[in-house]
Amino acid sequence: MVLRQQGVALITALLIVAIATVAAVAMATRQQMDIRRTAGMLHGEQAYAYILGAESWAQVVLARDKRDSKIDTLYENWATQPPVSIVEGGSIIGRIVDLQGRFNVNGLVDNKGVADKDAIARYKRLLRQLDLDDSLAESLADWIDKDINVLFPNGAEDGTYLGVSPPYRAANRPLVDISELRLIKGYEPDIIQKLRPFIAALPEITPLNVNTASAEVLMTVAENMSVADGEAMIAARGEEGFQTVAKFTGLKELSGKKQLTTGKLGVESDWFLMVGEANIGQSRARLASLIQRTSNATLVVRRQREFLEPVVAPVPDQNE
Ligand SMILES: [Ca+2]
Ligand SMILES: [Ca+2]
Repeated sequence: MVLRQQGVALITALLIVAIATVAAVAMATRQQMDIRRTAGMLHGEQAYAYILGAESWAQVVLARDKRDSKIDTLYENWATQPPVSIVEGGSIIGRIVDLQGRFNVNGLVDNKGVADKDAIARYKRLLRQLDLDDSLAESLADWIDKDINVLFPNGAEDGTYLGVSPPYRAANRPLVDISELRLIKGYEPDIIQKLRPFIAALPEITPLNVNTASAEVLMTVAENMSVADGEAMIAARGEEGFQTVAKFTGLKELSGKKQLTTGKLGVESDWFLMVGEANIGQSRARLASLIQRTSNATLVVRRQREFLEPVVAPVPDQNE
């Protein structure tokens, strides 16, 4: 009897030891996971803090540029791609992109929300230059214009979008971001990728900065121009840039051509994008900050953690 009791006591003791051991192992494992998870969270927070630092850097650089120069060209400090910065525990990379050197798709309508024929014609020239179907201009203008009448011949309003599954309606207001193009008739992902370097969706209608625009965008400002004309205009602007719009419109490539009203052209920029990425430990933070520069402030208008713009400037193709 005594032996049996001793046996039970032993088994109970073993059980307790076993439970304690298993629990200890489990707790240790969880603790290790907690440590790892906490480290991940800390690194994530740290990475985001670094990227906010990059945003402040962009604001300072842009404010300084505004103080030091009247025009904006691609040869100024803000336009230079900074190298990767090594920081404690990782690295950070980012750059400033001038969005006013791109075709602002929200300018496809005027301030009253009515489709702008001249702007649509310009956008069609860009589409054709990129070997894209120029009917993409009508579906986008319809998406933005405030009316619900389909533009001839290839526009799209509610009728098109209510017929898809799940159905939705045309926005009938400016795009908030170019990723919204995915909702619009004809804008397949590969088409958006092709257009992305040449377009922007800004919160206001803006003049095109002829000092930062690419050849593909410059050639859209008048009829019957080739990308070679665009390149000739870029050669004429040189590193110095055009000091005035008149210097640009006086170029021989534009003589005798129906031109844009000078109000739609400019030699400086107010809208920029800071894109950056910080990698700390196993964590990564990405940020795109839309920055508006006014005469007395440099404001962050919007922040996005998901965006299409590459954080490193693409290397120009030397063979072109
Ligand atoms: Ca400048
Ligand atoms: Ca509409």
